[in-house]
Amino acid sequence: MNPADKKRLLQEMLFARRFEERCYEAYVERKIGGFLHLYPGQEACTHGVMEAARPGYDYVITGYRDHVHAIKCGSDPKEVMAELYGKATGSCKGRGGSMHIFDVKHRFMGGYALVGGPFPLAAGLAKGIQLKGGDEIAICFLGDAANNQGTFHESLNMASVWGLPVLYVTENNLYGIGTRIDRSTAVHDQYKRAAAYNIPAAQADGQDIDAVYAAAQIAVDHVRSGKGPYMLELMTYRYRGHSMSDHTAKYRTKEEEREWGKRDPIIILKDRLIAAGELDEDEYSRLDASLIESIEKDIIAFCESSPEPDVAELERYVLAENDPWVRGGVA
Ligand SMILES: Cc1ncc(C[n+]2csc(CCOP(=O)(O)OP(=O)(O)O)c2C)c(N)n1
Ligand SMILES: [Mg+2]
Repeated sequence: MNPADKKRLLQEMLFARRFEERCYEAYVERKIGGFLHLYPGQEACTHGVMEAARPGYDYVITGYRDHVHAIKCGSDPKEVMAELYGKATGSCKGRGGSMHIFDVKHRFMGGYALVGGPFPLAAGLAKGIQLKGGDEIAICFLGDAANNQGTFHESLNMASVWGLPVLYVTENNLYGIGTRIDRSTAVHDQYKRAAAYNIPAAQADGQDIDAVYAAAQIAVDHVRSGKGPYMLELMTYRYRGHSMSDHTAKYRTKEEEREWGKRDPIIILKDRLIAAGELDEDEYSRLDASLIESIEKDIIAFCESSPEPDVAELERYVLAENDPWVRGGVA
């Protein structure tokens, strides 16, 4: 990665952080309802992996902590935020909400609430690629606790047997809601579980974008070159509670939070760029201020002025057969 790419990544990750913090505020203001799972702390995982892949070309699928993944694939942040607002201009026209962002145009295949649900869907996407003969890959981002679902084992087994072009990325933030990994999971290093299915795997520091990018390059090259699936485990930490209903995160010690706070992926990259003479504190502060302002002016203003979904169209887009377009243009 050259310095210009690193600066762009810093900007993207800082934008992701400010975007998520603004979601938090909008939720507190009751502009956003339902479930909301935020991503601060884990930004280098998505950005490092997708930097090694091809956003908008490779198929990406994930769980409910999905806004930043969609944006990195190319989704318009205005449409992502509008979806959280439940507005007609949202990615799913206000039908999905935070956990169900979907943007087929950018090959972002969702956004799923069911823990472990995307594992087999990713294998299916990869099977489709294999049948069509393209060089796209499918990338499935999920949490550490999701790996305890049966779907993890079923999907990795079939992906291995069929040699599917799928990369399974575990964002290991050490917790599944309030349960620490050592209380729920026999094998703490998740990448070791891939050996049971004869899938090569690696573990990397998910707070360091350079480390994620280096590991992801090997992983993506492996999958794209037709060698079959790969699993990448990224060690990371979420800086907020599991969701908006988890304010206090009492299951973690303040000391642990402080230690991981010192390894903020954005600050690590910022400091590295400053040390290399590519950035200074003033430029960083200006960038930060401009991102906060643009979120307010471009994104929040768009959401506020967007219409609510039309009640008369309540059932439209929910099931494919209800959509006249799917029925062949019959209104
Ligand atoms: C099938 C299913 N079981 C249980 C839940 C409740 N649930 C929501 S999130 C979660 C923990 C998942 O943790 P992890 O996979 O580590 O992801 P993280 O939230 O840490 O990103 C659970 C058990 C669910 N959504 N779906
Ligand atoms: Mg987790």
